[in-house]
Amino acid sequence: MSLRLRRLIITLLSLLTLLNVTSIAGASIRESITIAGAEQGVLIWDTGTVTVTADGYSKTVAYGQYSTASSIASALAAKFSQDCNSPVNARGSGATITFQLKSSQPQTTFPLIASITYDSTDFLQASFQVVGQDADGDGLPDQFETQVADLFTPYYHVSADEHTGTAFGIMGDYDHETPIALHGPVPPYSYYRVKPLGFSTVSGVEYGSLRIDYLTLWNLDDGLPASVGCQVSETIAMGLAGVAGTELLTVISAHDLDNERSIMLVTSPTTTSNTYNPDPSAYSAYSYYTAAHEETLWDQSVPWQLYNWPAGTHPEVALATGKHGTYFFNPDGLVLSPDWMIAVAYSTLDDLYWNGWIDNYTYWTYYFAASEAFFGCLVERFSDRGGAFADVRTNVGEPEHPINGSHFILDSNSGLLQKLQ
Ligand SMILES: [Ca+2]
Ligand SMILES: [Ca+2]
Repeated sequence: MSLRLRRLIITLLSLLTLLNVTSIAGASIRESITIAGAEQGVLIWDTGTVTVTADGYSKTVAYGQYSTASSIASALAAKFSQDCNSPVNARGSGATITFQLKSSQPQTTFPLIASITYDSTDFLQASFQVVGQDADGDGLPDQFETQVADLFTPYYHVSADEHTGTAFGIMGDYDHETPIALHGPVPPYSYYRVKPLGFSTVSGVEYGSLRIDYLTLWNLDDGLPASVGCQVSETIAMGLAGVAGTELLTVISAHDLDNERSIMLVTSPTTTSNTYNPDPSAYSAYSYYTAAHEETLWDQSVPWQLYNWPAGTHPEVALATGKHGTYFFNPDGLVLSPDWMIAVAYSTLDDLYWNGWIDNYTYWTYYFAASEAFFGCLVERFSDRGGAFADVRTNVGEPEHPINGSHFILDSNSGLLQKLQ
């Protein structure tokens, strides 16, 4: 977690404290799924199986002519409960099965996954469906995560100046980040993660909060334009500012992969104590974090206070040319060097001159070189071609349980894993 993001979360928790937060609790400890649908058929009846895997432990029930959603649910619940090796207890109530871990970790959630087979020769679809599965084991149903992420998903403006061959990467299901295909750069392509943050009580009302990470993963970072003139100017400017060449390389160099992101924090009053409101449209956003040049001297990441954006409000963001940092405004021409660096460079130059170590000609040569570096070379570029939503948005799950072919989020070498922790 970057320093700025950590500060953002600390600030938000401080705000909640000012608003009379009285408790912050952990995640819900029970997870449930519901069997939906009804047996199909007249002369031929659909037959198949429903398999539920809770915390990695599976049970299967067959269904046929006389099955109902409730009979399948109660049969599955019984199979789990009667198995002393099962890691979970299960209880059927109508068509719903509620699971709870047997272990002595009561605050731990677990993956809950279902699969169904059916008579695909005689029927177009299975008679039964399973609602509420939680494949990434964070306590939030998959469908809910998709809906709440869609309601706040960014409206991306990708710069028109992208290099040919630079595009969003479609990552392979490996534990290292490898693009197996390219997409774009337009329309944008996005991965996301919805993570439960916990509960807090403000003025007697309990709220459940979520963190939504929106990832834009590129195959390349093209660095900043590197004309010979800029290289000379930047070397002089960094020398005056006392900044090491290795630091300069973190902003100007091109490299494979480029993990960019923004983060939305959303909250909703709960309807049941210690349980996240299941209605995605009940959430409103109260903070947004845009990241650019993270973990470098040129960090332009910003936490934004949003003042209760209702569900369905989308941040409009720009992705800068080449380096793809995310901005909540048009970043074209944005000076990337921090104020202290610029001040030190000009101050050093003045010292050199007034101490008689450089002559007037050298002073002005260095002055123009530093100015070109700071205000002409080390600046963000962006050319608007209009905005769009990402046409593909994939839930990557959690680092503990990646889903949808997203084991690439475990890559710590590329820094992606750290960005999700
Ligand atoms: Ca989940
Ligand atoms: Ca999740």
